[in-house]
Amino acid sequence: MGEQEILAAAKKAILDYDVEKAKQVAKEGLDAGVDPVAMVEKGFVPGIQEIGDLFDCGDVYLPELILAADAMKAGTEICEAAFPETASKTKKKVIMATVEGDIHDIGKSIVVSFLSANGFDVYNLGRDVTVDTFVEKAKEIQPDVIGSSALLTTTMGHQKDLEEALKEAGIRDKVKTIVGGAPTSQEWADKIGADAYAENAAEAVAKVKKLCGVS
Ligand code: B1M
Repeated sequence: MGEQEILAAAKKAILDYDVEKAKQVAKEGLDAGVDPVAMVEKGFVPGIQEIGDLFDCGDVYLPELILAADAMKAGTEICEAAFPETASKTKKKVIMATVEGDIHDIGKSIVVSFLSANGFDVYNLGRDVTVDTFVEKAKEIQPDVIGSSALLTTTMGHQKDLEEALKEAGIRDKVKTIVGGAPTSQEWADKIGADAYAENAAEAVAKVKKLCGVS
């Protein structure tokens, strides 16, 4: 299969809710020399986005959404493991997690992989992470940047709570913050006082580099 066929097959594996196919396409793509980043961004992501749209319209239901997410995770994890690494470490520490009440972690995991591949020491706290845990870990790890991901309009408010909690803990001026996730925006970041917003993983790397003064 050529690159375009691999990308189309990756998208189709998500639309077919096919975990095994997603793994197979990812492996075949890597063997054929297809860029793993392109496979995620131009193959798997358009697939899950289409499923999201179908879910929004009521054309697919939660069980299908879960199956599609499983296929997405299976395919992207294989690609993420093959993301090209930068030669040098930045020595900068980043805490990253999805906020409380939110179990969406596919996009956050891609951001984590991009940051790791670009030399950042990433502490991935996982998903459904409380503001208290963010603060506790920040005190322990003393990161340069704290990133929070929110995919639901009902959970993005925790990004604002985090800003307040960091202030209350007396550490807000010692760390930079970045927010991301589909319902968030630069306007939202400005409103809650976050230092940055990123629309996607590549932009997250650029913004975190800027926050850390790394070129
Ligand atoms: Co959910 N879900 N979901 N879901 N789900 C959405 C978000 C939704 C938009 C679908 C829809 O209706 N069209 C909708 C939210 C509506 C809203 O809030 N307005 C929704 C809903 C309603 C729900 C449930 C409530 C459904 C229900 O139970 N009735 C439920 C909530 C569960 C919970 O969290 N408490 C739910 C559950 C699920 C699954 C578990 C089935 C699954 C998640 C599995 C998982 O993540 N492990 C799922 C999925 C897969 C989706 C969609 C279809 C896809 C999300 C995704 O993975 N996108 C999503 C629809 C959509 O987004 N179009 C949807 C691909 C990923 C690469 O993109 O996550 O945006 P994304 O990440 C990007 C950028 O946003 C950015 O970079 C990433 C890479 O480019 N980014 C950052 C993300 N975090 C960042 C952090 C940064 C910087 C950049 O710095 C810190």
